[in-house]
Amino acid sequence: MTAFTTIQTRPFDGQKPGTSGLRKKVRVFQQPGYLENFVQAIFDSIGDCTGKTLALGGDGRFFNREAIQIILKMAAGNGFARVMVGQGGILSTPAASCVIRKYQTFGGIILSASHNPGGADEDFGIKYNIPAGGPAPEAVTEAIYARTQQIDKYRTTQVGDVDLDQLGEYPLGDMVVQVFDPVADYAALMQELFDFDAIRALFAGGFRMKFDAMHAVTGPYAKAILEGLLAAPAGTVMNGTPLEDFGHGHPDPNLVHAHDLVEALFGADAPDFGAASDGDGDRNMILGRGFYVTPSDSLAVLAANATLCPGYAKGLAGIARSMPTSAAADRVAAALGIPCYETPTGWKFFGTLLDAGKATLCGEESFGTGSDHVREKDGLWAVLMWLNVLAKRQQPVAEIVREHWAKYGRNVYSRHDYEAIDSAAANGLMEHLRGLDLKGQSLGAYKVAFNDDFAYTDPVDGSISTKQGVRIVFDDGSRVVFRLSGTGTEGATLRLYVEQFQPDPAQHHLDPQVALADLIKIARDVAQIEARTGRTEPTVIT
Ligand code: G16
Repeated sequence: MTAFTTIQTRPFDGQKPGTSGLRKKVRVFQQPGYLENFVQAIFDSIGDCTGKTLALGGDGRFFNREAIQIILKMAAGNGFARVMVGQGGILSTPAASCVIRKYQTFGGIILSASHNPGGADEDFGIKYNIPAGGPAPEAVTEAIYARTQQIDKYRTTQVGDVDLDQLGEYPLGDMVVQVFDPVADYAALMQELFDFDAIRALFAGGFRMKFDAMHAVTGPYAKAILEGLLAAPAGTVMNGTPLEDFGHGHPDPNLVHAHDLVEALFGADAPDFGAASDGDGDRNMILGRGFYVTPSDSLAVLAANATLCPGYAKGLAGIARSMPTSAAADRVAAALGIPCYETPTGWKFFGTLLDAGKATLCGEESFGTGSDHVREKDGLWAVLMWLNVLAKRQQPVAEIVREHWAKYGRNVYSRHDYEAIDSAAANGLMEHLRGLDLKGQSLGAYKVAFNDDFAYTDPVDGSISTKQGVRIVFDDGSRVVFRLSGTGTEGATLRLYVEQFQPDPAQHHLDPQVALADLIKIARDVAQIEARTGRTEPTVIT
């Protein structure tokens, strides 16, 4: 029987996991008992932990190491037999999913606030992934939240800290802490999926790439895989050392925050290919020379070219995308004669489809792409899949995407974010939209086919999720979608997604902001964005 100490505690308000775990300011997490309560609520909600193995690690942000020491002692106090922790406390979200599945652990705890900034005054986060390797589904996060509201004690072990930097196995009470190489298992999996010889030959032939790790978790992974196994030139990986504050950056791989990379790819003598990943390594942005690939297009192009990659040579069972993601992938699925599933925002909704073998590739407009190789979206995986496609097709990124549009038509797409707006105003705006009945009405030159608040019934387990985003869909298939972010920590973030199908290749070169201008205006007017939020322009446009 493990020796443990019971500590009395009181519930904290607001420990409700969002789209992906609990995200709060570091100072909130530093309150005595705050992290402990949430961790105990996880352990109390997932069944008997006795004798089990847990995977543990994070994106290296401020408070990562302290949190790991706390969780290790609590795991020992709760009867775990072993915790596998990434060396230095580092473990990317997709690598955690890989390790959970490979070693059949009793799930894992990942410490990350993803793409949110890090530092003493910035964000921290924690999420539990289930034994299948994916984010906890809503039933589990609801149980964890319910437990946080009742909690009156937690269990820990009074022992010293573990050296997280030396590989090996260390006793902690009656438990074993296994400090493991966080890259090795993940790199081995990537070699099973992609043609590393072809990609090596691509680099050997002078192909030039920049990968921006944004001083976040993918640095060690990208260096080992791109510059190591694939022999890309040293310097291919930029900002490759994980830092607690991401070098004062915002580790969000988009056109605004990955500015070093964007400058390189849109500047003189640009490399052939550019990519970036986020804080915890699950997001990706793909760039060609002077060319941005939207995440929705990236999913569609990868799906259309998947059989060029050894791991997907047999073809795809199906594709899944989140509702606000463009329908570009649906067109590929239709051409391939496979189903395309439309889910609510959040990778957790793909889990059942992947487990049931209904979907092979999944993607989201929020810079997330992945497959059934793990149960999380996977930034470097997407980059390697693109490299595999580029190595086989021997064409520039822009040419591949333009040919794709010419064949399938282009789903012109843009997302406008209004960050850190007043929460009451944001909720009021959404309530206003929910109350509208626009069917049959004309808005500008567009006629509304229907408007609704997206609801989803999981085709595998029948679970129902409501209020997943307001859609206004027009007769020609164009649409505007509104939802509030579930990942922010300050006020509310309103996301506006705008999409229009353009079959005419003569129009494909147009800047989406120009092509979508009428729809954007209609969306702003119908939602009364300026009147309700005071914002005349979005904070970020992608
Ligand atoms: C998380 C989820 C994603 C989801 C995204 C949406 O991403 O893992 O599946 O698409 O949030 O964010 P929001 O609710 O802000 O639109 P991440 O990378 O932050 O874990």
